[in-house]
Amino acid sequence: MITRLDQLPAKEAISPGHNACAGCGALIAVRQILLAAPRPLIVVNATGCLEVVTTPYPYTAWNVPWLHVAFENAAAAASGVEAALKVLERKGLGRRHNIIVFAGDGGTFDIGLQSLSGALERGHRLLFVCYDNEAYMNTGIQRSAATPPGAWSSTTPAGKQESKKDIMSIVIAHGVKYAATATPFLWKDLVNKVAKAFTFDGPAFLHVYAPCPRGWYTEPDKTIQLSRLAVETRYFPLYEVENGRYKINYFVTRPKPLEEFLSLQNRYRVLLRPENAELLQKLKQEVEERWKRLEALSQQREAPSSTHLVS
Ligand SMILES: Cc1ncc(C[n+]2csc(CCOP(=O)(O)OP(=O)(O)O)c2C)c(N)n1
Repeated sequence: MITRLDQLPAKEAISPGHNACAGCGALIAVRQILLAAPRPLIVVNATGCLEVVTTPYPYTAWNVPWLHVAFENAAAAASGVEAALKVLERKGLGRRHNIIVFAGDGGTFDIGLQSLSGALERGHRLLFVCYDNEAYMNTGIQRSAATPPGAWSSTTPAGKQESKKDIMSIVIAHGVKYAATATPFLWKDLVNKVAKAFTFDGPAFLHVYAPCPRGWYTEPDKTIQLSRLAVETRYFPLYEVENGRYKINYFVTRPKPLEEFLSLQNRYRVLLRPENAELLQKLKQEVEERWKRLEALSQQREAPSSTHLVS
């Protein structure tokens, strides 16, 4: 269990001088993840902000082997890397590596979902990390299936009407042995989840909440405060699912008002107008229902019987 910074096992794998915006939640989380990920390590990166800001040709900010693939097939490419290294090791010609896939919410919830599903179903030993900034940021803040109700995006100027896709439940339904949520505000929780993910001989999934100053119209120095408020309003609960058993890692008994979190983000400007009270109510209801469902699941003693476990 890591409790102090000097216990982090690895060296920096991403160097200063990348082109991320000031206060980019994704880069803060990625740095934390890479400090905790056991070596040897290979990173597979879907198209998106993370890839673009770390690799302006001919430069790279990566200090570990890194593979960029298309938006839709990062998990498939990572599966190939994992399978190839497994064979090489068996033949005495190489060594298995730990593999991390990084993809944004667009590359996970939407266009990368089929290849993620395939990798989970085949049981490849890899950690898939979705850094969720709740829109397609790299191409100009278009809505994704992760964009919450009421949020402004360039394709939902009046506020998105639909709900956020429940990616964790989709992943868990594949029977993965380990899936968890995390956010850079609680770095110890995040790094310990990364270390734990690699103790399973199969696929693991980490859903990381990553505030985006550019896309959310927030101040760069508010990123950690926002990731904290997301947890403390119950908007983004921190939990893990190990062998089908749910556990809440940060129990929020008295949630802060959701408005406290929303009002710091200019993307909710329209939602907070009186005429949109109904949409705000929808978002609040979803937050509460998610929490209640999670509480109920975490109180179950047995793993749900429908869950099969991939080994
Ligand atoms: C098949 C395909 N469609 C569209 C694009 C254009 N594109 C590049 S990055 C991107 C958005 C990525 O969004 P997300 O995965 O959420 O990551 P973020 O940019 O927010 O980091 C899009 C639509 C592409 N590269 N390939």
